Amino acid sequence: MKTRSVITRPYLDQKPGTAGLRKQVRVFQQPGYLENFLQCIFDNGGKFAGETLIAGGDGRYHNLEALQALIRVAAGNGVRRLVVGRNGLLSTPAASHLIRQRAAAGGFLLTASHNPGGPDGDFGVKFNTATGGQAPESLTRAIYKATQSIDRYLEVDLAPVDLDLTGETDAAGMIVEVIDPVLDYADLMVTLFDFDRIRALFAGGFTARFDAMHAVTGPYAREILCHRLGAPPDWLLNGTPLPDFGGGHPDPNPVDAGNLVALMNGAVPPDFAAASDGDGDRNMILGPGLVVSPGDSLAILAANAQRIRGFRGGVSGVARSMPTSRAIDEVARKLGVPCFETPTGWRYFCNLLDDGRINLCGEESFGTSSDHVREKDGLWAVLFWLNLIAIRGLSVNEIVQDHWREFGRNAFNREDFFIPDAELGGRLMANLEASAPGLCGRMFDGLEITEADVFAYHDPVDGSISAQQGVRVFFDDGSRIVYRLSGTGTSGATLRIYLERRVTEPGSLCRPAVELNAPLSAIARELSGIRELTGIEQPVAIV
Ligand code: G16
Repeated sequence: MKTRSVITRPYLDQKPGTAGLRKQVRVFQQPGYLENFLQCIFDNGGKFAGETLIAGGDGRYHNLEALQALIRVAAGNGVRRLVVGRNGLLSTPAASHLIRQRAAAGGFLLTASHNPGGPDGDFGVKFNTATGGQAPESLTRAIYKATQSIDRYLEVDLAPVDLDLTGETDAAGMIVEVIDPVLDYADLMVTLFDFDRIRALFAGGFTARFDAMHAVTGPYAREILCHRLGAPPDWLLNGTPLPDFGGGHPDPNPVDAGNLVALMNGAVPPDFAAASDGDGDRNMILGPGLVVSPGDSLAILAANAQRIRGFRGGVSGVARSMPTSRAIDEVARKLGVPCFETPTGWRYFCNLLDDGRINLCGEESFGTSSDHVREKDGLWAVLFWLNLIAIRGLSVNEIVQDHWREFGRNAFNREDFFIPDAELGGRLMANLEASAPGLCGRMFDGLEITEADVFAYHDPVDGSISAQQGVRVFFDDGSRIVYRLSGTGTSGATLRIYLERRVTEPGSLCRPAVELNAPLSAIARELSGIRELTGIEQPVAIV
């Protein structure tokens, strides 16, 4: 069948954010909107003609229609083989693994991650390169530039390809290979963790719950936790992916996964609970009465990595995104390995992973992973914790407290302020950037600001520089405030304020982070000028 060139006009708002292009579903439903963006990737992302590509999504509303559009455009651009997860499903870490395993030229991930789904919700497209990692900034810049002047896209006329059954279909000369989305990923997990130990833990009276939040990890958790590790089916909560995620936000944080927090604070909590997000790359870990802060979780994984099969070769180095708590820095010091501080966004870890400088990294936004893929990986983190509990014979709470006793605690929490007017949000951030250098020496109730700057990242592998990645304010007691604007929202602006206080007194170790950080919160709000500029007094979320 012949490729046709469809005349189009640019949509000028296709600027990729922290992780690809995210917009409301109705924006993506405009004629040619998705095809335009895909064509700009095909024109700039490398050589795809004659190659294999991977595609799948988190099962949200519009996923299947978008996949059919991708099939038409991929065939129009001469792709040889498109590997698609059955029913259009592929978790983000599973897609990253498949790209590497199949030596594919890249992958298209149709997801808006933790954002809400449904006809009034959000949709998104992320492109990962042949490394399995997210497109670097240089590529997303080139794609965005192309979207400003695109005048045609290529596609073939094609009836919808059946994605419900595994097998191969000839789609105008391109093979569409529908695969089981779970098996390759599950097989990878078997090589990284001691499944026998976890199976014995499950059989020995341990109790757990995993909340898939009606998103993509349901089938993955069923195969790995239930079928391969023997967990009873009722340990899996909300295990069926739904186009609107059952009406919730598929975001594993204490607010959106409040049901799990309530369960763990209840009269008879299980020993362990965890949740993952829309596309399966985030994780939240809980013990009875305790949510493990992502920065603590990352530090604990680093401190214990050598006990885990996947880290038999040791820890080569670690990295955290800049706003993430510096708990892992303490561990790196003890291990004698480098600790890199990168901007927010998983893509900044990818060069370090590819270059072998690190093999463990994570972020405050509930993301952790290693060099087994080039994405954060929710179920991987859950299995790591389960494996650790099985090996050490300690509870989640005991492991956390043991860690704090040895390394001290970096009490961390985040406040999100939603500013409906995006331009005002930009102005607020610009004011903060301008005032940062002058903050040094200011005193607040005995706390002195020792340093304040606008974070810029110099990538040690390719030499690129990423400027204006947030404002950091440091205090003389080791505390820190960070400000940045979210890069994943689809309307307005969200100011994120990250608060971190170093705690070593034994009597304070277990106090809630929000309580420990209350004085810092007051300082952060005052310095931000948010009330004066926007009239907004209260955050929409404290996590
Ligand atoms: C995405 C990126 C993450 C990043 C997060 C930050 O997460 O993949 O690397 O930490 O955004 O979000 P924000 O810019 O809103 O603070 P995800 O899970 O949405 O893909």
